[in-house]
Amino acid sequence: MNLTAADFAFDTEAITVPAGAVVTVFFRNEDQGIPHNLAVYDSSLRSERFFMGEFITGPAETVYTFIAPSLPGTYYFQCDAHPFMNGDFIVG
Ligand SMILES: [Cu+2]
Repeated sequence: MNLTAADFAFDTEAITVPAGAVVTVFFRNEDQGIPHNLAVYDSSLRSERFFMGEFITGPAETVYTFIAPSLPGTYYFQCDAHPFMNGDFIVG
C-alpha cells in the first residue's frame, strides 16, 4: 500500500490489512526538513506497539515491511513525532 505524509497529515484515515499478513508500505514524506514515520499500536493509549518505522526526513521515501497483528480488530497508527497524525489500523 501507499502512504503519504504532507503538510503534517497522512493521506488516509484508515489502513486495512488482513490478519497476520505481511504488510508492505511505500511511505512518502513530502514535508521538507520534517521527520515522519509510521508506527502501529493497540490503541491511542499505546500500551502495546506492533511496529515502529524508521523516521525519514522529507522529501524522502522508504519501504516498511512488517507483520500485521494476528487478531482481527481496530488498532491505531500514528507518526511518533506528531501523534496528531493518526488513524485506524484495521485488521480484518
Ligand atoms: Cu510526523
